[in-house]
Formats: sequence, structure tokens, C-alpha cells
Amino acid sequence: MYGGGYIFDEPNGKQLREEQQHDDPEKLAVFEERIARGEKIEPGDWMPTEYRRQLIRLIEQHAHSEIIGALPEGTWITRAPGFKRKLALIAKVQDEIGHGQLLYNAAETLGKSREAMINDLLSGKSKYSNVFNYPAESWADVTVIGFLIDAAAIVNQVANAKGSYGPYCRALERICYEESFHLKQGHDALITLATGTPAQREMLQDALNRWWQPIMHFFGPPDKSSQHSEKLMQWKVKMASNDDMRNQFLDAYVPKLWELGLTLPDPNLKKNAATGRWEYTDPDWNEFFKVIGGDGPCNKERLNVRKWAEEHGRWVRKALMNPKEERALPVA
Ligand code: FAQ
Repeated sequence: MYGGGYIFDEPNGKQLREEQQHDDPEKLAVFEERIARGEKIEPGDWMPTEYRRQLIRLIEQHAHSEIIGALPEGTWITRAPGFKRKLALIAKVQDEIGHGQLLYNAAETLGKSREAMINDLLSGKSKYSNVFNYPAESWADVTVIGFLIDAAAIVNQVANAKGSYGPYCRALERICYEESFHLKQGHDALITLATGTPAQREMLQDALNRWWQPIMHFFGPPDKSSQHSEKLMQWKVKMASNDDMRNQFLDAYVPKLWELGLTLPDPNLKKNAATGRWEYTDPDWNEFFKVIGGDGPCNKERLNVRKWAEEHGRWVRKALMNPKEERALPVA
């Protein structure tokens, strides 16, 4: 484990209520006026304790999702069909790790050290996106991740890039440029399989059937049971609710799948022309909470890979942090 700790100690519920009471009401009013005017909040600016805590939680989870998110696709680099798809997948996986770095940097500006964040990931204290706890069984799974999960991430990130915290918004803008390229490579792979042999179409359809529910879960619980949305939207950290983002995603991508003659495993999925909203069968939210609570099909496997990387990279970090000490070691 890393040795670093919190600069900003995460308070418990009681501490938090006490700290919030100490948030100067005048400063809070000025802060909320700035948010209402659409100004960006920067690291040195005054901010309420709860705004800082929520941002750390959300950005940290996002960073972990990028790092863990590289794993299902990463296992396919050696098996991607053909040289060009291998190159594209290597570049994509490298990009995802880079996104993790950008996001850890953004979270660090709020006072939690990178070491503390990694420790919380490895101990299971911090969450990361539900979708990366499912196996990538075939090349079609990689295709579905590249097209639909990148698309879902873009819907979320394009909206939140217009939010209130400067470092997070700037990181998201850059991430979105790269994600759009990922989406193109996912779309290209999708078209290839959808217009390929019957076996390729079948493989794609099977992957879609398996991934549909986790993708519906991706945007978080329904608005009526979302814990954090109200405050986060008031403070312009989240720029749309979970259900609005889910709807936006369905609007943009379901027609693209149907046009290719693919089906989705929900007989109730349809757009209500009068309301403009999509109707669907509620995905199994018990399954969602089980997966994000650590008991999904691949949670243990994903964290074990990161633990292995942490242990086997320790000597590199040590050498970088204490170059003199390393130079003094006798050459074997
Ligand atoms: N997975 O009150 P809400 C990517 C938790 S990046 C796991 O509605 P909130 C790139 C939530 O944390 C993907 N946990 O929560 C890529 C909370 O638990 P807590 C990640 C989830 O924060 C592509 C509880 O449920 N993107 O894919 C999930 O207001 C391809 C209650 O929920 C981001 O992180 C979930 N899906 O809204 C990489 C974007 N949903 O913390 C490789 C930033 C909810 O109280 C390949 N995050 N929970 O214990 C967000 O926008 C928000 O955090 C939401 C959730 C919208 C995800």
C-alpha cells in the first residue's frame, strides 16, 4: 500500500454536519452567486466543505473508472483482429490511463493525495463504474464497450465539462476529444461485425444482450432514488440528472442500433412521441447495488490486477521518489 494520507480528511456524518455549520454564511452566499453566474471555481477559492467532499468523491470515482476501465479491453490487445485494430486498441487503452492521470490530478487540487485515493480503491472503499465489473468475453464485447460505453461516457462528460469546478471541467474537455475518437473506432468495429458473416452478427447480438443492463445502470439510479443529484445539480457539478442523461443516450444511440437490424433485450423500449422520453423496463437495481458494493462478476479480479500492479511497481516509485538512495545501492 502507498504511505500517503489525506491532506483533506474525509469527515464522518457528524463531523460533516459540524463543519458545514462552520461554513461562513456570507462566504456561502458569495460562492452560490458565483455558481449562479456560471463562474468557474478554482482550487484556491473558498468553497463549502460539502462541495469539496462531493467533488473529491465524484472525480476520484471517475479516475478509478478510467484506470479499471482499461482492464476489460486491455486483455484483448493481443487478440484484436488484425494489426490496425491492435494499434487502435493499444492507443485507446493508453488514452484511458491518461484520463485517469488527468482526473487524479484534478482531484488532488481539492486536497486528497493520489496515494490516499489509490489506497481507497485497493481497499474497496472507493467505487468505480459498475460496467467494468463484467467480463469482456469476445471481440464483440470490446466493440460494444468501444461504441456504447464510450458513447455513454461522452454524454455524461460533455454535459459536466460545462460545470462549475475549473480543473475538472478542463480535464473533461480534453478527455472528450479523445473519447470521440474512441467512439469512432467502436463504431467502425460495430459496422464491421453488423455487416459481416452470420456468426459475426450473432456474436455482436449476444454481446449487446449481455451488456444492455449494465449500460442502463451506467448513468446511476433513477432520479427519485439518486442521493447526490439534487445538491450536485444545484452546485453545477452535475449538469443533468441521471434519468436525463440516460434519456439523451437512448435518444442518440438506440436508433443507430435498430438501423443495423440489431435488437435490444427489452420489449418495452420505445420513445414516447408525445413526451419525447424513452420508456423502458426498469433494469434490476438490486443487481446494480450488488455490483457497485463489490460483489459483481469481476470485482475481485479487477482489484487483484491493480493490487498486483501496485506491488510490482513499488520499486519504480521508490526509485523515482528517492533517486539518491537508489543510486547508492550496490550494482548487482
Ligand atoms: N457505477 O446519488 P447517485 C468511462 C453510486 S468513465 C458505480 O445518483 P451521483 C470511460 C454513486 O457513486 C465512467 N457507482 O450518484 C471509459 C453513489 O454512491 P456513493 C465513469 C455508481 O454521483 C469508457 C450511489 O451510487 N464516469 O466509462 C454508479 O450523483 C470505456 C448513488 O448514486 C464517471 O464517473 C455507477 N454507474 O451520480 C473507460 C463520471 N452510478 O458514492 C474505459 C462522473 C451511481 O454515495 C472504456 N460521475 N453510483 O457511495 C458522475 O457523473 C456521477 O457520479 C454518476 C452518479 C452520474 C455516475
